[in-house]
Amino acid sequence: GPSAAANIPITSTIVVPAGQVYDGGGNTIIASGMGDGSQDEGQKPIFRLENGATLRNVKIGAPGCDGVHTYGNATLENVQWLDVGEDALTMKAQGNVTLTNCVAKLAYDKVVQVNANGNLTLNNFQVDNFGKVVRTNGSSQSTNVITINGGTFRNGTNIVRTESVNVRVRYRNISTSNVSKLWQVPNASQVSTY
Ligand code: DGU
Ligand code: CA
Ligand code: CA
Ligand code: CA
Repeated sequence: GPSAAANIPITSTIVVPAGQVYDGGGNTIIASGMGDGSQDEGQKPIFRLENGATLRNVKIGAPGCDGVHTYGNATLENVQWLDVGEDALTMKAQGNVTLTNCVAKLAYDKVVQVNANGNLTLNNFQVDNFGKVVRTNGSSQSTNVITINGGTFRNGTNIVRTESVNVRVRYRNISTSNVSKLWQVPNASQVSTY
């Protein structure tokens, strides 16, 4: 039968080339020498997803370092951040990024950091203990459609925080508890159900 899940030690970023799939088989990645999972900037990512890459069935253990970086389109399925580090996922280049059935826990501040234009879709994301689930970069006026389809968000400050007037947020079927202000956006008209 299938092997038991294991811990996989790494000392450098796992690069998933363009169009390729990394299936973690339920194993847990444990980084060393790549950052301590604190709020220090400059930690290394655990995964770098090139354009069109897919990441699935993997747990990212502590230290979470700088999580997953995406460069273009990316698909993540059943990725579990057990203890988010500086942040969990960063959109580093324009593209469409979709997370389905992912879990993120213990994010001191941000979970998904959006540093590029593009669409972010969160299907059934389960997040517990966070500052912001989605944060666009500083005062950047990036253009993003953020779609939140299902999901559970517990114990945090904002689901989306943006300073950009070019962001649209669409959501449905979400469950929240102990979230201070769901949408921290320049204008409430940027947020709608669908
Ligand atoms: O605004 O750019 O938190 O990618 C200041 C910085 C900051 C980034 C971001 C990230 O937003 O470091 O981790
Ligand atoms: Ca940061
Ligand atoms: Ca953490
Ligand atoms: Ca970061």
